[in-house]
Amino acid sequence: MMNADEDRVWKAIPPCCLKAMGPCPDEATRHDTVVSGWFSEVPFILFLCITVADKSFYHNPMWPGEAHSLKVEKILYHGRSDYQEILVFESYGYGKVLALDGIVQLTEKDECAYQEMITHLPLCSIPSPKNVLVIGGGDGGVLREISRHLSVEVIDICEIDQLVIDVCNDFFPNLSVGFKDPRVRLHVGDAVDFMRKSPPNNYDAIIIDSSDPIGPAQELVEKPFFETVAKALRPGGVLCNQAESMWLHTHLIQDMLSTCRVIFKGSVHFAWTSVPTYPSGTIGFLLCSTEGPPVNFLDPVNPIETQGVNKFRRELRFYNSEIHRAAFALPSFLKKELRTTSYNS
Ligand code: JA2
Repeated sequence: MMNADEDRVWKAIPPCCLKAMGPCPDEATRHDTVVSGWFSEVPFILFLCITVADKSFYHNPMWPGEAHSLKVEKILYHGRSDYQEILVFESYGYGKVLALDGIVQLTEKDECAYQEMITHLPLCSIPSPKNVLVIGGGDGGVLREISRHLSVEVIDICEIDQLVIDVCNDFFPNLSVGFKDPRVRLHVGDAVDFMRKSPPNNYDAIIIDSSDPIGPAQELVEKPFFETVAKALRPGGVLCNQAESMWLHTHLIQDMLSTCRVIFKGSVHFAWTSVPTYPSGTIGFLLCSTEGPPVNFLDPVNPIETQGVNKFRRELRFYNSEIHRAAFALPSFLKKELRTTSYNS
């Protein structure tokens, strides 16, 4: 029997989503987010909560009114960790896909754009990075990219969810290969705790490769967290943070920029790239440096082309020095909106 609240929720669910919850005849593609063989980015638990509060939000509150879909060939894994729901499926056009809480985190076809950009934008902007920290990144893709940098001596990674690491190890060997680098030190735990305990002036670069700021990654876009990050960086050290979509999250970007402008006394910039399977097909990055030797993110002083060839590393598929410079060119609408929050460099 349903109580009155549950009854209201069920009545508020549009028919297309009721269909998603119904029995699916094909065992291989059965999942709440898969309707008639298509995965849509609609995290179901969030969807229920939001439906009760406001019936106009039928999809993810991070991108209301839209839901990108991928054709599912076969569901390969479905499980729940203490933190999130984990789904891996084979898609029609993008290879294997990892979704957490119903949101696409990576696909085999376009992961190169995200992993290469979030890593090489910061690491190519400073000379000889040695100590690097990754927050999140349990898939291993950012580690794989950092390992191209021969100057690097230590790669710490703090990932909260051991199951993400294990599932990626089983299904995405081309990403989790990053964990095999002997310079990697894995810390499974909460990044907020990890940063609080981190010694000051320790890292040349910190890369925050997190999921969206709803759920386990919420605190990672808040001021106290950025303060601990700035403290853990050496003077003139750099942060690169996943910063969502300029088309969908201008306010979040404005907030992150103004927070970081207060905390990071060097430079603060927004850059972006194309990742077709993320909402709106683009993803942003926030690049910040601490006070100290000045960092000009717009012009790579440590170009990837000088990193030395290693036949055991796969070729770069996306990043190069031209695309590095281009990533900081902003559309006029964004320049204008960011200018109103004193972002002007
Ligand atoms: N997703 C991850 C991750 C590291 C570990 C597990 C999942 C991302 N980094 C980036 C996700 C971007 C999402 C855009 N909507």
